[in-house]
Amino acid sequence: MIGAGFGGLGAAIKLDEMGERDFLVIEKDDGIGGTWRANSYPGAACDVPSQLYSFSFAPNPDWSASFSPQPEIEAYLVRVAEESGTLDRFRFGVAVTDAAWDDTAKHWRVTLSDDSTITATTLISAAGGLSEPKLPEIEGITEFAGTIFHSARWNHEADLAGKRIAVIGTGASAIQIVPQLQKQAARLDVYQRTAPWVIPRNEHRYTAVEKFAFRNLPLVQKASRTAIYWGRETYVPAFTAMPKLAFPAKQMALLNIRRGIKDPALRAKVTPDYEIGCKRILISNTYYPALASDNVDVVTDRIARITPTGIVTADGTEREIDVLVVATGFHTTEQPIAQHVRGRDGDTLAKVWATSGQSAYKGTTVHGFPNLFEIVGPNTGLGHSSMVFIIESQLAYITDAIRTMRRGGLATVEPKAEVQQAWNDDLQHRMKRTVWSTGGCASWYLDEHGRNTTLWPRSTFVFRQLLRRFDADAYQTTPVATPIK
Ligand code: N01
Repeated sequence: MIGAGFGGLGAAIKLDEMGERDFLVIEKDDGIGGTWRANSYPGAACDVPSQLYSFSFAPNPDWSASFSPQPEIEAYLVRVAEESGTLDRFRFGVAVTDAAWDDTAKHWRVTLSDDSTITATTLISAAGGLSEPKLPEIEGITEFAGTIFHSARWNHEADLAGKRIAVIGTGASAIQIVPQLQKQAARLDVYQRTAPWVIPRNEHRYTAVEKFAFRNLPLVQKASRTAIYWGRETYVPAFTAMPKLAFPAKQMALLNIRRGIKDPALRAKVTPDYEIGCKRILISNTYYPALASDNVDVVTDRIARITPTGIVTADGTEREIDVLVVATGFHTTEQPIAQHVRGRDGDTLAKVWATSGQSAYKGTTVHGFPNLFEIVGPNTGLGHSSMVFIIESQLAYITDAIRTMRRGGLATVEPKAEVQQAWNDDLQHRMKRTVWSTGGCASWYLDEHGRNTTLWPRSTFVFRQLLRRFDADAYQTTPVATPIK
């Protein structure tokens, strides 16, 4: 397994439960947590409710609030890992540098950053869809002489109090960071290329009574989880295909601007000019008030270049800064792990996907890459619900695949090319009608050809149903070799 976030940890636990104890989880970072370890910026918190953003098999009665802060999610994952008894099969601080399928031996040969090599009949990649920070290609960025770091690589040593700070980006990360920086910066410049839609964060801290109920009456926690799940499923997926249904959300977002910002010019600057939902809908009660503060400027002029001392915009203005926070997102449609995984013909996933765009069967398996399972693979992302639900659906599919291989004496399983093609044709057909395609925005959901290869266009319930059982008929297989007598 590659990665020790929700995906890799979940896979370890599920394999262990079914008696498949001979596995190794390789994690490049120094501990459990994946994205919830890497993203430790001030204000980091989940924008999916805590009850849903946790494993169904490991409920947590101790969440402090309806949306959990990052340190609580990281601590939750560490605790679940410790209690699972699987930690002895995790190796931290080493990265996978190459994983090549050996079609003669019918196994994966995996090379690690410490130059060691291991072999595995099955490779589960849970390297994360949002794990590799994307730096903007802005002239002069490497010349900046002050403190500079990406939101996902927060420099906790940096002294920010009383400093002149700039944040580039106004996505989900930036809108959590900006209110925190505003409190301590002498001046904060927020460089906005495209305004996000931001609705209120309907959050509350759990009371002692609620926590007592979650701890002692498991049904209460289960009911809360189910209610949140269905609340999201019945409304949000529908409006990706029928944007008019988004009218109430749009009104909520506009009201959020009016409540948070009094100045009409600033209101106009931060009001998006594309359909709500086209980019990820963000949630915050503190972002707009922070932008309206005296020490904050929202800069919408295009960035021309970065100098050793500041940022120059297209109109020639230079704003001097001490600290530059780059909140410009991640490599999403060209996942870095794809450069290291080589299939039956020796080509990397990245090369195979370079022409066709990233694609997989059921977001999990790829033709030409036997016994490879990708957790949070192509078209499994969500804008409205919990990725943990998707991950658990994939875990059910993968464990059933391994069970099927054991029972059927199969050495390899690989999705048929035509089955994978049909799956993706259907997905892309559905995509054309969604707000992600028709909403008039550019987003990280789309690849360079404008294809949405990141999101799941239907309800998560449908995804779960489709991955409930491993469908061996969709696969070409080879039997385990038997000795010649
Ligand atoms: O990254 P983003 P993120 N010059 O790609 C701007 C998840 N997440 O880290 O919109 C100037 O969304 C870019 O502008 P534009 C969540 O899935 C979850 O914020 O492309 N600006 C945009 O404003 C989320 O969607 C939580 O015009 C440039 C920003 O940088 C995903 O992570 C919390 C630029 C990038 O926004 C990524 O969010 C945080 C340039 N050259 C994140 N290049 C939860 O709460 C880019 N930008 C669960």
